[in-house]
Amino acid sequence: MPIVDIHTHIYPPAYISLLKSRTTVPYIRTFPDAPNSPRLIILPGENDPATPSTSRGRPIGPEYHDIAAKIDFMDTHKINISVISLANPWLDFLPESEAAETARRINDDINDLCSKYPGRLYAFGTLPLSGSTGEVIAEIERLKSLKYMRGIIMGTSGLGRGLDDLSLDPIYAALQSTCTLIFLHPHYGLPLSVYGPRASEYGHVLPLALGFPLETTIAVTRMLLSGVWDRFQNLNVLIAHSGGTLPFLAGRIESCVAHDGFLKSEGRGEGGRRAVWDVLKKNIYLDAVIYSKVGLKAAVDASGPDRLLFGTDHPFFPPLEKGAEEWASVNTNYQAINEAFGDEEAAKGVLGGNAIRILKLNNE
Ligand code: 5CU
Repeated sequence: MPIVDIHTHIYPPAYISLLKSRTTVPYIRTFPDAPNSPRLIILPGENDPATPSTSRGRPIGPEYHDIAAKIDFMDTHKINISVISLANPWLDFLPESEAAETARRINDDINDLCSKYPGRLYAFGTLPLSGSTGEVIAEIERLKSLKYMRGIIMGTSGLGRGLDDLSLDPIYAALQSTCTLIFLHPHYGLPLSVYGPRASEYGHVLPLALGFPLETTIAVTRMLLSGVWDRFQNLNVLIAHSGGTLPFLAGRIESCVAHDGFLKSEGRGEGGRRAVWDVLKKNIYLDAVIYSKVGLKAAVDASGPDRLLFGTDHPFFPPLEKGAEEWASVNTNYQAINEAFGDEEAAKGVLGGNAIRILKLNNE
């Protein structure tokens, strides 16, 4: 059974040029004290002038934009197929007038990259979410004509007001009617104040380990509470990082709904909408990028082994040791799958079979 990586990013050349042309986050730049080491600065707060320039953002090398480097990485880690996606913050920051044209260019670029390695690369496209609704829907429909596209990747901000925004309904309707899978991925984390005044002493740990998964969990819970999955019962979402903390917190979410007098008075309490457990089993897929058997078990218990899909998060989390061939971040996920499933049939599904079936990767 082939191994398929469904969580693997790229910044294609056109996007790299865009980031290099900018002077505010997100951008790529060098600093006077390290003129030969460009840094990728994308996350909120990463641009703090109090942070030394050599620890702002992260160093950026070919692994972020060179498709040959992606294939080398796949070969080193025995990955047969990758479903590549533009990395955060996608096109969220573009002015309305540039969004649609940029989305078309980036999606065409990524589709072309896939065509260079037939059978090895597929992709999730990106949407011009700062453009008009008509432009977003047109791109959803156009993506269906691009041979290697298997869904779209998007963040939790939607049109700027989150994923419970009713203005998203026509877009959810288009995604549902075209059977387009959403790969939902965090970027914004939590308000910087929750990390406390000593946050700069802790590197990227708090925003990445906790901010990312909680951002996703809150976004999906808002979708649930606002009835997105009641209005769009066939909308499919692949949630990054094994669902944030959704599998672990699903019971607590349901209990809080059941005990909420306000929701009850409005007829939106228990029984007034689909339960999170039902959505987890019918509409949600989870990646296996959680780095431990404990997290994987929660994901499988919540959604089932046939809805869990291997990923690496390449090119993020590279080894810190210079010259290391294999990435510990990848091997930790392989090991977690092995510990959770051993040789069971389920392991084959998680490593590749589920992705091939769900994303139809065998009809080249
Ligand atoms: O290390 C990081 O900042 C990231 C990121 O921005 N996006 C991602 O997918 N993984 C890690």
